[in-house]
Amino acid sequence: MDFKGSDTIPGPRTEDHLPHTAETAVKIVIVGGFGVGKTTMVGSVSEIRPLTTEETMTQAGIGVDDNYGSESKTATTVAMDFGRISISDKLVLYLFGTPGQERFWFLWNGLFEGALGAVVLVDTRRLEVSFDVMGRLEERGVPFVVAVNTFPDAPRYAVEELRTALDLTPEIPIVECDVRRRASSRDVLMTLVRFLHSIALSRALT
Ligand SMILES: Nc1nc2c(ncn2[C@@H]2O[C@H](COP(=O)(O)OP(=O)(O)OP(=O)(O)O)[C@@H](O)[C@H]2O)c(=O)[nH]1
Ligand SMILES: [Mg+2]
Repeated sequence: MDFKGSDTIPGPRTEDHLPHTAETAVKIVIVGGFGVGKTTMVGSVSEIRPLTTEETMTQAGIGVDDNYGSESKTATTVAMDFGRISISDKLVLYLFGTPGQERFWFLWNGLFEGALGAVVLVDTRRLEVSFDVMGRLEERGVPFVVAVNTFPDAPRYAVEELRTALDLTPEIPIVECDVRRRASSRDVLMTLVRFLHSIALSRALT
């Protein structure tokens, strides 16, 4: 297994240290179907060198792995991605990306443990694969936002069309993003943080 990011152990890097002002660390999971861009998102936004457990996709995956829309993809996550981002001086998010392929989903239960929220990444060419993911989050009571990773040849839908197609209640935020861009991935996480904050506030008021 290729543990990218941990193959050599370099000396300490300043950005690897948690800011001394950090008060709250929150676990966030990045979920979604195969090849939707989870590893790319964790990698683009992480301020530490992300840990990824990607394996090269080989002939063995043919007929087993659904490669639709990601023909240029050569690696797939087999266990998890891990990264970290400071949202403010005080708030730090630990990001856990899940594997997209069903045969690795037995790992999910552990990955969801203690997660405060989730980002569901969606590819509009394969909306149906998101249902199972969202169902699992609902079962576990993990609040989530939906982020549409806009691949160039993917159909574009209005937010309300997507809400209907994905059967989402009105309060769940739906945003578009390009996970290759750090600012865009960060915006998605800010949307999630605001959503979690609004949930916490409304719980405090009831
Ligand atoms: N054109 C385009 N390509 C993208 C975009 N996001 C990701 N990609 C590419 O799509 C492929 C899928 O990205 P990954 O990050 O490996 O997807 P993943 O969800 O982690 O995949 P699994 O771990 O196998 O489920 C990669 O080759 C990315 O470079 C995007 O917004 N636009
Ligand atoms: Mg991945």
